[in-house]
Amino acid sequence: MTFYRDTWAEVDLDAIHSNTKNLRGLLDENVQIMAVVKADGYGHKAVPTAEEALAAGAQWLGTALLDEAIALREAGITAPILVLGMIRPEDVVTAAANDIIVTAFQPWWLERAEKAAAASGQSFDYHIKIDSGMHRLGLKTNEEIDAFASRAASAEFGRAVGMFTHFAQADEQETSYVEEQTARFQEVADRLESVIGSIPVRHCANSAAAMRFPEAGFSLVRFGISMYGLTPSPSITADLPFALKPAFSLHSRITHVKTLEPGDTVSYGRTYTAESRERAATVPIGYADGWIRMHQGGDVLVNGQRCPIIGRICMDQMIIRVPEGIESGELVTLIGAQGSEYVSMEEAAARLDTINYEIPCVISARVPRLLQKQGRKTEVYYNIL
Ligand code: PMH
Repeated sequence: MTFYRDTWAEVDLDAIHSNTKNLRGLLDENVQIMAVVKADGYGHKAVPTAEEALAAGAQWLGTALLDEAIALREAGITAPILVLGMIRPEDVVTAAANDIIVTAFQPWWLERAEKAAAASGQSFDYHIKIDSGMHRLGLKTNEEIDAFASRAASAEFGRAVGMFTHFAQADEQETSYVEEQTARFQEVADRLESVIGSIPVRHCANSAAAMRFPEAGFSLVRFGISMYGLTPSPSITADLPFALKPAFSLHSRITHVKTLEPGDTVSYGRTYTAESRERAATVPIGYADGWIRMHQGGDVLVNGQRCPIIGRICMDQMIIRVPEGIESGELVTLIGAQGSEYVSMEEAAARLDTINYEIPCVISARVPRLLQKQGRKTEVYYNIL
């Protein structure tokens, strides 16, 4: 795939491979790994990420949407896929036709899914989502649980093949809520099984939980952020026997360099004024690429040195202050390393008062993703329209 713009993200598949392998090593042998590749693999591209994670020891894939799961199937991926979010109950037929496992989270949902399945004669597999304290999706009250269990036990088309929950606070020092949620999950899971019969898979751990309490992995853990080489929160990785390797970096090339005279202002709203004679360079990335205006004031790397973003970030371009000697065509690293300098995902996230997860997710499809292996470009993903 060709692209003509000089702004791109690099995704290091070797990093995804080694992160997955190292994470695998933390777990008991019979605990399986689900690679969470929703939101286009947290912005890293779902298909190559999924393939790499599977090659490194993951067995399952998780998406948020049925659409994402179907896209993986269309790319030829045959591993088991669970849609972690809600799908419309009538779409179970489409999910099943694509060998995709769905999430059942309320009795009414199962009732409607059964009806749709009956109308087409198509059976479907689902995991039951238990709300143990996140209060997002799932069975919460004992009335809901009992109603669900009795409907599931008499269902002709839907098969309960797993049960799961999600932690609200696995990434913080305080662990009592994780313990509370785990206890409630087990209690509800046992209650469901006593009516429905044996359900083979139980899972609750995201990256933070699996890394901190590997023994609580049940039969499956769901790795997202850690597989991409980022830490769920600063307090998590200190005790890991290996370093996570960030897979995502972001780069551009300077288009235009000029000298600012004292008093010259920069960009919309004239929020930056040159105090002395200085050099300013234009970089072809802007808020339409997901490089939003709040990055103003942050640093990027040019020639191994930190250079500040000055003035407002525009839709497609921004301006940085550079040392003498920097010319058009020079490499700019917005996230990643140059020489001994490094701008981390966490540094970029801190400017926006957000978390590392959000940054690669919001770098838009207008930024080509170059997939790399052993330092060589393997594929380009770029779909601007
Ligand atoms: N399982 C579920 C149900 C999730 O929603 C997520 C991430 C994961 C596993 C993976 O978590 P990890 O990336 O911390 O390993 N979900 C989200 C979310 O909804 N917002 O941020 C992360």
